[in-house]
Amino acid sequence: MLNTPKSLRLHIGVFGRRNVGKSSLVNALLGYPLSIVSPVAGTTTDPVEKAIELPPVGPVVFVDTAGIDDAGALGGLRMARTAGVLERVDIALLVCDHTGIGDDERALLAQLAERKTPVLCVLNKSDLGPLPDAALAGLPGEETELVRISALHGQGIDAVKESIIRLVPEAHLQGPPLVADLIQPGSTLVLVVPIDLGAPTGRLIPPQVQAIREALDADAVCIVVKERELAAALGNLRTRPSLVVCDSQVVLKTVADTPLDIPLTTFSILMARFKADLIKLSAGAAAIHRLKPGDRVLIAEACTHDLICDDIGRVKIPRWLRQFVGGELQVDFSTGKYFPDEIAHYDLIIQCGACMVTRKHMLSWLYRAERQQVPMTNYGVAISLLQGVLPRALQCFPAALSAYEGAYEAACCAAARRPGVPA
Ligand SMILES: Nc1nc2c(ncn2[C@@H]2O[C@H](COP(=O)(O)OP(=O)(O)OP(=O)(O)O)[C@@H](O)[C@H]2O)c(=O)[nH]1
Ligand SMILES: [Mg+2]
Repeated sequence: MLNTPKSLRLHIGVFGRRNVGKSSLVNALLGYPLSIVSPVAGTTTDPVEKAIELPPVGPVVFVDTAGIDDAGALGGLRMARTAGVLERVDIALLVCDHTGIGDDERALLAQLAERKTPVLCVLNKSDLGPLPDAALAGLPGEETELVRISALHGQGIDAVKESIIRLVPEAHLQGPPLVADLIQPGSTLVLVVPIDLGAPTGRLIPPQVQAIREALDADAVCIVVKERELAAALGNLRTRPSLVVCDSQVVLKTVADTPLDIPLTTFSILMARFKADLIKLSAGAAAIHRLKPGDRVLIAEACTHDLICDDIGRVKIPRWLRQFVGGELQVDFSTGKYFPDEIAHYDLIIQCGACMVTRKHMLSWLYRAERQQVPMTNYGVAISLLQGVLPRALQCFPAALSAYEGAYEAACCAAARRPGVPA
């Protein structure tokens, strides 16, 4: 982190009128008092910069600035400096307080819109009472993210971090490819795609199409078969394929038909890596070993229309979980891009493959789960675990495998300490 040149770091500017709590917010985000905070308007004069690591975004620089409403001759010079910061930041946090949005904020929002700089509106001092809707008039569109916080009491700071993740330009959160780095030019990639009632008519689903495209781009050979034809297809190959990727639903049969020396994984595990963080989602899956009857599980589906996800998430995973646990579980569902704010009461969250949401969304949800200390995994990782083949399906991802194994040992120790379970 320390080696990342400042120019390559994501710059996040904190703007607003004097005294609204810009420096208080920066200090709360950093976790220590970098900037001077005082009730005297105009405390921050020159921009104050601090480089930190902001997981999962990575290295960022926060820039605290002088108030945009600074008056007098010196104030003009300060505002010129703030305007300079405005030109070079990748993301802007516009802080306002209980007095709401005024001309100063509207002028700043217009400048940011002109530069196409993503903005997060932070309504500070929420401890002083709710802000009337009229005080927010002038906020551009429904798309503008808005977070209510109290920097003084440290409330809402995690929500600010989470929103920052969603505002980060996509290029900054680029993850690994779906499969391209696991295959070599000239090698063979075998995809196992079941065509059952749940499969959409006449087409393949996005991860399957993407895998084929990546194989072609990598100058590899791609063979697509249904699970029934896999053994014959492997038998016909003269050279060992680089990788077999199957739909999670046929992982048991695919494992049975694939010789151990051929790496194997599932589309959904590839999606966990591509769209979020396979290491964290693998560690999160270990919480399944700790589940007991009566525990609460949230199944989060990112889209509302995919029949396959529906069947897996609504029916199969809850059934397999209950069988695994040996009793009833309280299973809740969330659908669409809505992911509940309050999740601390869940013992586990299982997210769908997330074909339809961005990596930013997934990372922000994962971050929310982490902050509320709820283990989170995804459909594919959970299914492979419930079918007893997760270590095989993670074989080509050693870091994820050891994260799972470490968390599994911890989960088993915790389960052994449960009342009624002999040590
Ligand atoms: N009640 C309340 N007071 C706050 C909150 N955040 C900051 N303050 C107070 O507001 C005053 C101004 O805070 P600063 O963080 O210095 O504000 P600033 O926007 O950096 O101000 P300038 O640097 O002068 O532009 C201080 O007295 C803070 O203690 C909050 O959430 N609630
Ligand atoms: Mg300040």
